[in-house]
Amino acid sequence: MKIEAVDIVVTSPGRNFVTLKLTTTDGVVGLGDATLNGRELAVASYLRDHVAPLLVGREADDIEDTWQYLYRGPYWRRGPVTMSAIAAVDMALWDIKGKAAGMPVYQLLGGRSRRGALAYAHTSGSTIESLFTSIQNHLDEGFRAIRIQTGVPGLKKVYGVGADQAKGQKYDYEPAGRTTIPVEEGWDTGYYLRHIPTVFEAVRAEFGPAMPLLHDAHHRLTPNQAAQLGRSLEPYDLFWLEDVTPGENQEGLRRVRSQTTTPLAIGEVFNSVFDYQTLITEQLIDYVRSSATHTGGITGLRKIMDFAAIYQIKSGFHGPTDVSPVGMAANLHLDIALHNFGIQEYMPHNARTLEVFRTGYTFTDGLLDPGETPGLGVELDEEAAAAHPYTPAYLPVNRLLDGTVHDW
Ligand code: CS2
Ligand code: MG
Repeated sequence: MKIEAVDIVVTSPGRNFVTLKLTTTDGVVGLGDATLNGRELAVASYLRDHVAPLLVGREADDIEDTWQYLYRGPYWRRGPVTMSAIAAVDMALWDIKGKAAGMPVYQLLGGRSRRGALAYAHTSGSTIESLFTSIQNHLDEGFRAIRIQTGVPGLKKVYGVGADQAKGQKYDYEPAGRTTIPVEEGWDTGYYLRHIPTVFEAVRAEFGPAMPLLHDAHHRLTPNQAAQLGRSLEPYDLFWLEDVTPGENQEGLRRVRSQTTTPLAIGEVFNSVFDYQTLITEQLIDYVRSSATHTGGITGLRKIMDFAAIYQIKSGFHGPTDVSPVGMAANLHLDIALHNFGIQEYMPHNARTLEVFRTGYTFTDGLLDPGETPGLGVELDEEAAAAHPYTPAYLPVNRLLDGTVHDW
């Protein structure tokens, strides 16, 4: 079964997505997610101009060989653009292999290791009261694990805090502004470090000691500040504290780890196992945050997770709305098959997105499941996709209150 056609579909039903579509000589179609928030066209070009010509005529069944060919062949390797492009090809080939075999991809990865994948919801509020409403909304929807993000007194905008939700209203937050120049946000770490412990004290008092609570520090702290935050949150028994410090300085996590027992999750901006090597071998983290979309697909992320399993580190795959439904499905097939599964981030896509991508995965009683459809289980409506042309959109740039550029 040879690859006969390669199509790149860029669509924007509320936000930008890049999808790779491979068609074989037998007419089997495979889809892959190539979405990189704010750099979508770079990945689309990498696929169109540098990968597509190499794929036509290749054996669709040879997934590992194609992965290695695209990883080692270009000489220049790794990085988010390259690994997102490889991810899309990889996912599409697993989709094709599953369809040809008449099996959901998780069956090709070793079958089920669990009934379903525990999901966590995004909740937020500009105040404690509005946060409580957001939390209750998601408990009412069946979520059993909750990520908490709140406004910080003195700061106008904070990561993860969208408009306050009324009762029954869904969380909605798209940080990439549809502008040709990124918007800028202001930040003060002191305001933040003083405020966050009070939030978790209030949440634990209202919702009890047992509910799994997560929080995303979004790369903004020094290792020592991260250690301070981790220690100040220990009384509130978090499931994890995410991206406490920019993880490219992997050794920085030694300081954090030596000072606090709060579990740590890092890696949504990573794209290869080498980004994790010290973090994993020294057990400096508890969860791997990558998504299949940014780490070379199912093949790339599986390599990372099998390495992490040796060190008792679990998965916590990235699942915001800038991972497309195809990328979410790829995560879910790994979630079901892997032994060292931890939790799955789940920010449901909006109705417009789901008109373009028809998904087969389900969310029931707090658990996600990829479903039994052969392949990844997602179909792309190209006519609907064409109705939503690409619009430039960029993630914010963060600055300290004195104007110094900071991590967003
Ligand atoms: C966030 C992401 O979901 C998360 O944990 O860190 O939503 C991140 O802000 C976006 O993926 C950026 O595009
Ligand atoms: Mg995050």
